[in-house]
Amino acid sequence: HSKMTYKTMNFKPATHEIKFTKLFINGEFVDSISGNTFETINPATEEVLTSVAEGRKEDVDLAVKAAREAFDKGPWPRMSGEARRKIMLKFSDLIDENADELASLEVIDGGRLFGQVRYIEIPASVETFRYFAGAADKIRGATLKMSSNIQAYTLREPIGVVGHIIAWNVPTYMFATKVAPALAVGCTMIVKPAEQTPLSSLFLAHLSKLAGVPGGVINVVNGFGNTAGAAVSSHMDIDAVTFTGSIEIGRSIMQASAASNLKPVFLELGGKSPFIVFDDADVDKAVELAVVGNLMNKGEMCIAGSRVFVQEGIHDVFVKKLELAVKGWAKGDPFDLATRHGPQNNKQQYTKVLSCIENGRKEGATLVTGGRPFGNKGYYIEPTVFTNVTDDMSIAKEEIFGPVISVLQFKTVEEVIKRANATRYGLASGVMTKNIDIANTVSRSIRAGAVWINCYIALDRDAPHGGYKMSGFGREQGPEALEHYLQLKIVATPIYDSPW
Ligand code: TXE
Repeated sequence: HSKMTYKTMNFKPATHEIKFTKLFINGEFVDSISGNTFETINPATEEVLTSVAEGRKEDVDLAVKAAREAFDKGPWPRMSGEARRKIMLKFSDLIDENADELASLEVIDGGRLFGQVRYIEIPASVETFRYFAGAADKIRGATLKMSSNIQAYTLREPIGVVGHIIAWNVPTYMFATKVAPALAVGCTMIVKPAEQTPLSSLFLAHLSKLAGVPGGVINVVNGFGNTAGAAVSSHMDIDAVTFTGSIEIGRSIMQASAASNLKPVFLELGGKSPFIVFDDADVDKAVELAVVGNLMNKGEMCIAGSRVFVQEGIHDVFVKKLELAVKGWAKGDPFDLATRHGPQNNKQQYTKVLSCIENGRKEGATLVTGGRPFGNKGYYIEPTVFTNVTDDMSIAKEEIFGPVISVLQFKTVEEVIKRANATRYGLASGVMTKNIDIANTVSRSIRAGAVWINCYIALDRDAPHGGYKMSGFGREQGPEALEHYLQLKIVATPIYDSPW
């Protein structure tokens, strides 16, 4: 459905007005205590878009105070599930109604494609809010008949004040997957957007206020990781932290929790997912999915199928078709719906991807296409394909997070399972085959949070998403996501005269 809309709509926003650049604390947009600001850059032009307020520890303290007050005394955790649902549905509608403006912000702040954000990511985010709005009045426990004439019941209570530290690759969707379930159960929260992409979170905070989310329930503190982010993860009065980002920072967030109040931490740390193409697969479909699974969002996707394992019988024809498809991946104006490729999100990322490509070359992989920056301005890198990639090469081991496809050849099912699992990551995987037995064997054998058979990136609001191994732990989306934001209490009482 979204694909149809994507092709038939032709919207071109006239202006990209940036309305919100401060911190959002206790329902108001405020300057940072220090008065400091930092610049956010348009990665397509390398021009400064605007300056936003820079929050630090003292601003996080203020936001936590507001969130604590809203949790301990405010209406949000105390109101009925229906009342929370109603406000969340209003919030969902407002995101939907303001999708053009929100998508425009993502384009200029994150180097995103308008069509992708407007017609895929925002509808998915709206549906995520609606899904969890529907959960708000369905939180309940169990009744237990304990031995020795004691009956008991469990209570599910909101965990309290939550800190969400988010990344820059899909900021609106990340805001939705983290904020919606926490809101549904009655938590209050501090969102720390990535310093590269603060604008969408601020706009969403504004919409939450219009929807009637009370002050202090959602706070947004822009700022850098080692100041604002670290203040969230080490805060003594934040009850849980969720994080999406790198393994290195995920580790430091756990350490901060361990060194402070032992708050539970939920981490989504990216991947190096295998996309496995067997000889009997529909080769055109496999090529299409390998391209989308690696080049969509300029490859800045935690679930990128960045190790493309192709069985020997189909390998050469696959590579030929892949080369053609990648060469046809359209570059151009990010607001043009025909465009498929945009700039990398930020300079650090641009430099990292180019150095990964350089390493691939040095280590002896064959560069089939791409491999260079392009354009006079902006962080643009050509969509790139390497073949003859071996398991020991850095491009087969490290998450590149850019438009780079690595093709590895294999012979047998057993071999590819072993090689696919030889990674510290375990986020997603894809299997292309018409053979149900192979599909079943591979699905059970892959150590990853998702296996997509004859499809890829099958994300959904009802499908729990998360990692095995060093891709992290915890699940976003689905009823499982609610668990992170709920406490479990057992209440027991004796029964003296029960007939049963
Ligand atoms: O991530 P960071 P970076 C991977 C991807 C990418 C690499 C580096 O491979 O190339 O990570 O990206 C906040 N305490 N992913 O450096 O630093 C930071 O402000 C608390 C995968 O941009 O992990 C931002 O909000 N917070 C990925 C967030 O952490 C801290 C998405 C992510 O930044 C902090 C992004 C600290 N000490 C990158 N330091 C995915 N899983 O999808 C930084 N932050």
